[in-house]
Amino acid sequence: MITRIDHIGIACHDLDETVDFYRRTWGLEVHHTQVIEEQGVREAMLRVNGTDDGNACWLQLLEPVREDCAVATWLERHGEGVHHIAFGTPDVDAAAGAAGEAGIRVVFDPPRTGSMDSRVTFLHPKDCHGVLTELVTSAGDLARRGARPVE
Ligand code: CMX
Ligand code: CO
Repeated sequence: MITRIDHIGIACHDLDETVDFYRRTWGLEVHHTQVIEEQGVREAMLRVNGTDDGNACWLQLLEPVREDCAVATWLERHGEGVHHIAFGTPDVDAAAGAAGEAGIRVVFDPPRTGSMDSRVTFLHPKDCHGVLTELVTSAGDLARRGARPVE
């Protein structure tokens, strides 16, 4: 079950410059920054609004920190822009399982730790009409369920 758009992932060459653009243009502030080593990215999470399911909707700005990662490859091919969308779900394992049963390739099985201690996986863009689709269970939802990001 999907209960919100959790975030839009935007690939950029220069994170600080891009953060500055969103601050100047829309007044959005950085809530959280982090290097996600496993994904090879430095991220900034800009909170847009709260959502009906008790979570929030974010912009996730992504700058690659090494050449051999998905965002670096994508930037090289396409340039800056929207890299993925992320749907929030209270149970990423169940949502990914259902997608897998429907014949959609699930990239991380089992899910991994994502931004802000969430639990995430991705669905292959070629099976989602060209959209790289992330599934996210937030740290708050994991805590409410008594689950951990990665068991
Ligand atoms: N959106 C849409 N299509 C995409 C895409 C994207 N973000 N990334 C790749 N593709 C398409 C390519 O255009 C290519 O299509 P063509 O064959 O028609 O040219 C095809 O998918 C294969 O592209 P590739 O560059 O060879 O990419 P890979 O197969 O090596 O990787 C994927 C694709 C989905 C497995 C990889 O991007 C991945 O593992 N993604 C999940 C991890 C990730 O994206 N991490 C960064 C975000 C971290 C976060 O959000 O926290
Ligand atoms: Co993301």
